[in-house]
Order: sequence, then structure tokens, then C-alpha cells
Amino acid sequence: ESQYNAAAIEQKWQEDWVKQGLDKTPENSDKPKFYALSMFPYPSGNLHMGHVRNYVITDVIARLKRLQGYRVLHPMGWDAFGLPAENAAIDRGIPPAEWTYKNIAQMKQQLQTLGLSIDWDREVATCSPDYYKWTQWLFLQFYQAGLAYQKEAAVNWDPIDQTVLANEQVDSEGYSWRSGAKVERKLLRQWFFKITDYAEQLLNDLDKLPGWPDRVKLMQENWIGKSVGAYLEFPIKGSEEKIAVFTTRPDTVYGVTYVVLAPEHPLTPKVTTAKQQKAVDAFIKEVASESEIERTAEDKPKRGILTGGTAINPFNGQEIPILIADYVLYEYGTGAVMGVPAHDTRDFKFANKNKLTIKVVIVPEDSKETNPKLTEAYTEPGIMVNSGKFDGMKSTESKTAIIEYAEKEGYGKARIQYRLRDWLISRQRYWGCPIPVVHCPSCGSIAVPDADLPVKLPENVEFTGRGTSPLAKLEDWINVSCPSCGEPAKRETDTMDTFIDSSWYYLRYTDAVNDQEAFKLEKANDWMGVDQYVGGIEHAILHLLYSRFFTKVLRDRGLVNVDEPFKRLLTQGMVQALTYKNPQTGKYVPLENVVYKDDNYRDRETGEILSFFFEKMSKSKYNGVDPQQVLGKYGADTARMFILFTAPPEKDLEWNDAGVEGQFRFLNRVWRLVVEYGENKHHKVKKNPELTKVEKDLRWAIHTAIKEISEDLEGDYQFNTAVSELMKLSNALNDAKSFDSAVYQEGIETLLILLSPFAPHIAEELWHNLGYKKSIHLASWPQLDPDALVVDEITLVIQIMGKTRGTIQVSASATKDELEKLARESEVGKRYLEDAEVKKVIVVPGKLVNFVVGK
Ligand code: ANZ
Ligand code: ZN
Repeated sequence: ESQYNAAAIEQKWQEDWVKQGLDKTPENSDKPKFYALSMFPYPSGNLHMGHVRNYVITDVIARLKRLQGYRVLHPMGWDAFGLPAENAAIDRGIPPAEWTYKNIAQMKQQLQTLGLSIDWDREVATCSPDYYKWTQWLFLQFYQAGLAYQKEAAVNWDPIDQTVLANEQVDSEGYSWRSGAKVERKLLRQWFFKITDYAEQLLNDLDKLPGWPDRVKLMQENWIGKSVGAYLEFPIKGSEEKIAVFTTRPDTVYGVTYVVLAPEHPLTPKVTTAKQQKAVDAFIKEVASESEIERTAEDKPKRGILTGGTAINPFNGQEIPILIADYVLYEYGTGAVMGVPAHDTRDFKFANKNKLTIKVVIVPEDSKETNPKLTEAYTEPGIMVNSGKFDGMKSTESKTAIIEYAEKEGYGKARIQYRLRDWLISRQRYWGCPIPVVHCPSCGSIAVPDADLPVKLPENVEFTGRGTSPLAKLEDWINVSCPSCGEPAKRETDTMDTFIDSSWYYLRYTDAVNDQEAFKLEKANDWMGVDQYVGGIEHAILHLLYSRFFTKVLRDRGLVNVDEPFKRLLTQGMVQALTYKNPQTGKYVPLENVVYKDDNYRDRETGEILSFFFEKMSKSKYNGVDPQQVLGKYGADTARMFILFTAPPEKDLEWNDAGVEGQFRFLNRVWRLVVEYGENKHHKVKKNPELTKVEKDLRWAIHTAIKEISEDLEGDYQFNTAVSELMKLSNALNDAKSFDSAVYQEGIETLLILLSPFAPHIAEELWHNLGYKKSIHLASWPQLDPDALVVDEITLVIQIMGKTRGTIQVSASATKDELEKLARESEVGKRYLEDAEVKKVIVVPGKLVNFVVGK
């Protein structure tokens, strides 16, 4: 058995580890805990390289932590509700549950071939009634806390998926995160979670997450979008009503020359005069078809129109026109703004275009003019002018003064505004968690009693893919008696956004088979927060923000005692591969149609020159590498090593076959090295207290590897450099073969233990070859012996006039004078200094001696 046969040993050990229960989570143990978590996959049916990278990274961490003496929770599950299952039902007539469970089985089988040390006893599938019963129960926790409510709102409608979307699920261009459809606006009655109640905490607690990438924290900060400013009211001339605005620049209030309402604002019809009615109606119609993105795009000219109405600036009594404009969004702030063209770039352009007055109220500190002519808005701080009693004040200081004044006079107050809106959580689809609410004509919306949970998804459903949710057509299921008064009532037919399912799964893992509770408080408290979370950057806002919100709400309900779910976050880079594209047609070309001819990659058929670059693996670009194929050819250990070695985990990884080959060769070298040692080692290693020079050097190499790898894996998880260290150690062992040396044995064993988190199967096999009966994965991480790192000899470079002429071995503790003496007396020194006059000697301890000579 001297050939490395990955397929055979990998399957053997995977089965053995299951039999031994090596991956089970230790329940009763006084070891410190470590919770290692990968973002769970959507069961699409096929494992792709992105999954593989994600789970391998988490697995290495889990294995490392076990060796380091932690009790580790490393679970896995399935984010199993969602539209693809429903689409499969529509397209192919397969019931969503059947499709989903088939995919789960397939992907689980694929996952198992990677040698992941997952505790499958804690597997969860969000579509299982055992799980969604508790999702419903948690929904009702939110409902009872006043954090789940229904309201009519202009919402994002995805015309392809025929459902609404949360704001987080619409990209910055206004397209659906899932279907890619251009999202439309629709007025609908929907369920919301009041995430805005937690805006301030979600923002502030980002400071409690030093182990998160700054990039992700910044994205969340921007998404929450806190603005500090004022709420000010402008009376409408000839009316009792007032226009409320939100402004971040109360210091500019004397420079207001108009106010603008969002076209949808309820005051719009009230302020519009008969003369302007027609034009206003036409404008409103036009704006209605624009998306929020189009309305606010930087580069687009802002369009507006006079309503004919007049408002009064309460600060100076000035009469100012009321307009409507597309750039004012109804959903942000108060849906109205005060126009200050002199000090806001957008307002400046808008005022010029619409011939509105421009009034300066802030000038630079050194300015002599109080009414300068502006060629662009002056947006900097400065000195107040034309601002009544605030004249002469610094604009930065006037903000508070003006807010205080407004408050005293009764037309305003300080206000903090967030960009974050409430989370729209209802979906008009079947394959999701039913919202456990019944609508009664007399009692209103009533929670389904806990005892009646789960509200199960009915199975006798027809999927047509048209119109409303299939649930809305199931009369039998919809008609129930009211849990409160017993009279006929109707079930809620909306299901929950699947991001709710994934907002608490990490808590369920801590107590996954509990059928009495969502999870036991003690168990959740024991394991939370997640010590290392690993997943894709695409969830920077969505899942990661929702989960933080959930954790805080559950904490406030006494269900768990942590503020944050994920202590450390690693967002792994993408897996990329070469794509070939025809620059003329813009089409991707499959690899089998690419030939290399006349110094270029070309289309096999047309001969056209192709461009090529690395891009994220995807079917449509023909650059996907199937994990099953790589595993079949080289085995899981090689695939793992390649993924870990080729790029730091947070960077993109470029797939290349030569690199895979390289790792395969490395594992083969380790194989031969250890097998050779196993066959030749002396049963009695010599007990020699005095180490030879070779042994000393080898010990140095061993402990350097321990030190470097331990450091590489601490915190930042630099697997790539850790693998390089493994290679160095393997080379050192190869150079220092001595089968009767205790140091050599230490080296071989250390190499295997250090390798075991990365390539768990080969390490296990070779470990057993050495005669060990117990799994290598139950071993301990090697201890660093600092003494081994003390070098007692160094290589001293001898230079003449700065030119290196030779080297000598000297004691590491030699003084400057001794070094000079040793250099002079060495062969090299003698040869070059014989007839020369030494003018100057430069000694760099530990490195070199340089002689400056003259004739
Ligand atoms: C007057 C003013 C003068 C403003 C000035 C800015 C500069 P952030 O930081 O994003 O919160 N605004 C308020 N509500 C709006 C809405 N619904 N649609 C469009 N714009 C709106 O921005 C707050 C500023 O955006 C507010 O401050 C307001 O314009 C505008 F020299 O008020 B400002
Ligand atoms: Zn009732």
C-alpha cells in the first residue's frame, strides 16, 4: 500500500468518523466552546465551487479548534423555502416539497464527500414543519411585541416572480435580487417588521463587532443611513395646514425660497390651484411610472412644477411658492423639503432651471460681501448673513441655536432620520412559511394560538404560475373559525419572506431537535454568539442585518442573552475561472470551442480572436468547474488544499488546473515521506541527549512551522501561508532523513497533525500507518517550544568593499569584536586581506562584516 489512493482512503475514513461519532457536538464538557458556522445553502440540487470553498474554510477552522482543545459546534442545514421550488412545480409539475427534499438528499451526499466535520444530528431544513412551527411562533413573538404589523404601502412588485420584495432585495439599479426583473411600484396591504425601532442599536452595535470586515459594517451603516437634523413646519397661506420638512441644514432656513412636496404627498391636491390643476395632474402621472432610482439619480436633471400654492417661512414671514418635484421621495423624511438653492447643489440647479429665487445666508469667513453672486451652490460652513438675529454667527454653531429657537416658537424640533425602512416580510407565494394569523370580520387580525401551530402548508395545491398565490385559491384551507370568537374567519394567505427563516437558524442549531421550544434558553446562551461565521459578501446587508435585528428582538423578549449573533465574520471571495469571449459578438465561448492558434485563443469554427479573463464561475459563462469532477480525479484533500492555498480566504480565487495538480503532487510527496519513514523507522529511537547539527536544524524547522501556522490561523485565518509552511516543513524533513532520530519522528508527527485540518483524510491514513490507533483528529495541536527557535549558529557574510566574498558559520552569541576577529581569521578573510590595508570595518551583528580597504 505505497500508492496514495485518495478515493479509497477518503471513503473509508468518512465512514469511520461517522461510526466513531467524531463530529458530534460535545454536550457535557468543561472545555471552552467554539461555534463555527457556514451560511447554510439553498438546496438548488447542485453543489458549486462557491459552496465548497465556504464549507472547507469553516471546516478547517472547526477542526483546528477541536485540536486546540475547544468543544466545537459545527452544524449544517438548508435554507429550503423559496421560489425555485415553486417554479419547478409550475414548469415540471413536481410538488415543491418533493423537489426540495430530493435536492437536499443530493447535496448532502455531495457535501459528505468533502470530509466536512459536520454534526449532522443538528441538521435543519427551514421548510420542515418541525422548523417552521417555531418560525411561526417567533413571528407571533414579534406580533405580540408590536413589531409585526400590516399597512397599505407603495411596495416593490416583481412582475416575474409575481410577489412583493423588501427594499433590501432590490438592487441599486432597481432590479430584483432574485429574478432580475425591473421592479415596479404598487400600492398593497402588506406585513412589515418594525426594524426601524432598532435602527439606532443596529448602527451603534456595529462598534461591538471588531471581528467583522469594515466593508460590511460600512455597508450596513450606509443602509441604516442616520441623518441628524430638524423637523420644521411651514404654514400654508390661506389654510390651517402646514408642510413639515426634514432638513439636515437648519442653519440655511433663512435662505429657503420655495418648498417642494413629493407628488404623492396628501397635501399636493390641497395646495394645487385651479389654474395649475391640469399641469400638476399630468406631472403626477408621469412621475408615477419612474422608479425611486430614476427619480433620484445624480446625473438626471430634476423636474418639478409649480402647484400655485404659497407657503410661509415661519422664521422671517416670507411668502414662498410650493412646488412638486420627482426627486422628493414620499417615503423619506416627511415627504417634503425646503428649497435652499444658495447652499445645496441639487437645489441650485433646480432653482436655475425653474427660475426660482436664490438667497445667500452663509458666506465664507473672510468674505466682505453679504449678497455675493453665486455661480454654484456654496455648501461649506461659514458665517451667517441675511438670517435675522443669527447674523454673524458661525453656521456650524447656528444649527442648534436655530433648532432651539424653532422649538421655543413652536414650529420645529430636532430630529434624527434613518434611511432604513421597515422590513416588508409578506410574500404572495406558496413555498414559504405561512403567516399564523386569522382575519375575523369582528375581531380583526388574530394570532393563531400556540397550541394550533404549526399552520401547515396544504399539499393539495395547484400551480399555474398565474395570478395570486396558490394559497389564496384554497377555500377549504382559508375558511376557519376565528380563534377568538369562533365565527367564520379567513386565514392569512401570505407567506413569510424566506429571510425570516434564515434569521434564527443559528439559534435552532444550538438545540435542533427540541419539539417543545424553538430552543432552550440555556443551550442558546451556552453556544451563542457564533465565534466564526463564514459566507458570501452578497449578504452584507440582507441576511446579516436581519439576523442582527432578530437577535436583538429575541434578547429583549428574554429568549437569548447576546446582543449580536455573529462575533466574527469572514466573507470569502468568489471562485473564478477563465472565460473566453468574442469581443465582436460579446458572446461567451465554451472551452471545447476554443483553440490556441497563431499566438491567440480563437473560436474553433470562425477563427476569430477571443479575449479571456477570470470571472466568477457560472453556467452562462461556460467556466464552471464541477466539484464532483475534481473530487473524482484528485480527491477531497487535494481540492481542499488547492482552495486553501491559492488565495487568502477573503480574496477571489482563480481556478487553475496546474495549481490543483501542484497540491496533488504535494500530498503525494507527504505520502511517500511518511510511508518511507513508517517502513524504515527503528523501533528503538536512539536516546541521545546531544542533538546533532542536522537534528537541531530540523527542530528549528518543526517549531518554526508550529509557530508560523499557529499564527497564520489565529484570527485572520491565512490558510494560504499556513500551507506554504507545511510545504517548507515537508521539504526540511525530506532533506534531513534520519529514521532513528526522535527529532525526525517528532517532525513527521507534527507535519501530520498540522496538516490534518486541511487534508483530514490523508493525515488520518498516514497517522494510522505509523501505528496509532486513535484518530489524528483527537490529537492535540502541537506545542511550541521556544528553545527550539533559539539558533546557536548563524551564517556570517564576509564582504570586501561591499562585495560578498564568502560566508562562515559563527556562534550566534558572538560580540562585534569577535565577529571581526573571526572574519579576519577565516579563509576568505585571509585571502583578501593579506596585502591590503584595512581602513574601516563595518559589523552588522547577526549578518555581515564588511572591510573597507585601501592600498
Ligand atoms: C434643506 C437643505 C439645505 C438640505 C441644504 C440639504 C442641504 P440625508 O442626509 O440623506 O438625510 N430631503 C429631505 N427629505 C427628502 C425627501 N423625502 N426626498 C428628497 N430629498 C429630501 O438628506 C437630508 C436632506 O435631503 C434634507 O436636508 C433635504 O434637503 C433633503 F443646503 O434641507 B435639506
Ligand atoms: Zn372573531
